[in-house]
Amino acid sequence: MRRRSLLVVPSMVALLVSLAATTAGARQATRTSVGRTPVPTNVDVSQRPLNESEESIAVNPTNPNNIVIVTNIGHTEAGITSGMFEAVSFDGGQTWQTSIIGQDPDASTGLGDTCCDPSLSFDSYGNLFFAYLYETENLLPIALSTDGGLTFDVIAKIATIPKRNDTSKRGLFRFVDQPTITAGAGSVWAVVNVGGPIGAFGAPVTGLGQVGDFTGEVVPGTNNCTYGDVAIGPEGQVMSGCNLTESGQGGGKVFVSVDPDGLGPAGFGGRVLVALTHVGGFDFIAPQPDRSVDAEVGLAYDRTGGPRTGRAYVIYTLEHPNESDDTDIYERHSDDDGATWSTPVRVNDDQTTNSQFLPKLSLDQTTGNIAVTFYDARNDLGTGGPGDTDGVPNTDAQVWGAFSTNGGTSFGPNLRISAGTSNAPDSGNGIDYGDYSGLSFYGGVAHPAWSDNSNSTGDNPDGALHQLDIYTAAVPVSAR
Ligand SMILES: [Ca+2]
Ligand SMILES: [Ca+2]
Ligand SMILES: [Ca+2]
Ligand SMILES: [Ca+2]
Repeated sequence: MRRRSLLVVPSMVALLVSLAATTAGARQATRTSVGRTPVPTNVDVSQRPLNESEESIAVNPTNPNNIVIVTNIGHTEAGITSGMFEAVSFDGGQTWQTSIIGQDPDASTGLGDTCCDPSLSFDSYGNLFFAYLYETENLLPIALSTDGGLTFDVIAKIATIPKRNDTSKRGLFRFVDQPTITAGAGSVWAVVNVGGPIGAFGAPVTGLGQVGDFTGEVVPGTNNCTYGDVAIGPEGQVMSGCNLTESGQGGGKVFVSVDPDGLGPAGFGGRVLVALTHVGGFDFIAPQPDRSVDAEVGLAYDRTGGPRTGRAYVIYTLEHPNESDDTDIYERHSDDDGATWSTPVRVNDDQTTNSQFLPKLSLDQTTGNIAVTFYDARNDLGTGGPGDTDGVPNTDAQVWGAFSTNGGTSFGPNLRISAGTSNAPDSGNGIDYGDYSGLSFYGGVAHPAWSDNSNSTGDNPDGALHQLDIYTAAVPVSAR
């Protein structure tokens, strides 16, 4: 959320809502039929007045019924100065224990004065890593939960990074933005923009609660390259990706860099250009008109041990032509640790010139299949009907997704995931749906998390086309 100076629409009423351990009942969404594939049951996770947006979700591989979501809440409109919303499920996402975490002072969680930008990742030991930003301190906190997200301990507060030209000296973060954390292959890595370049920080992991010290590197060639992602390969190699955003609306280049031995002595190598996107750092499109979007590069590595082990995947948003608002989602893959990439594969299969945006990629480490989800304005032709709330084309969004079961060579038919249609400006959120959405794909089921003000489930306390709630669904790969 810190992506740039934030315009927050003040609320008429400063409202504090106690949400301690309430259980959000699973409401049954209307099962609407789109083509042959029914829309999956949607669940309103937050059911909270005011806006929740910019969410992260993770599924626990040691208990796939354990799912955790953390999202931003609107501080100004809520009359509070810090905190985020957390939801924990132990029944596969049907019911959720919800709370506000990280309110300062907050002795109950110890997370500090949390601002925003949550990123979650479970590893195969059941460790849940949580990276986020503080309201006031210019550093990167990393928290760990060993009980499925019920409680956290802050295990690192990273504020400095070795200087590239003299690694005996350390530089302070100048400005920290949009961390992403991932875990696997006996390690955990976080990337974050530290005020110019991307910093990458890794630590060894040997078991539940067994995490070593973090060490850091500057990723070379990443000045002004941000809103990144990070993936860990089967040998512990680490791929960092980012969007070079020299301008707001034009430009846009996706780069990746690889550290071939991860926590070993080698550093990140030179950057590789993956794609020109025409999507700048603040590219305004009709369905996300207040916040704008970036290309939202996403990365994944196959660590399954199967035939495509070591394959890396990248997704990004392409606007074509530039400033047309016709954005599409593309995927490429690499079998040489990012040195070369396949030809691009378009993920969205609509025939419109409308916007698809804020894509998220997740690889199911039990199969090697990949899922991609995104906001999608394809059904908003400005002619009314269920995809159009305002008679204006390309202003309203649903959530759609697709699976690839052949290593990213092609994607199956796109699936509509959100039962309803949302309109970002109607939320008054200032950052529209946020800067990203959530997705975790494990055991054959994709679990997206998104910001939604359709009230398709009937239990958003703000009603339809007002403030956003966080929605989720369970989408089996068999639905494709
Ligand atoms: Ca553009
Ligand atoms: Ca499009
Ligand atoms: Ca519309
Ligand atoms: Ca809400």
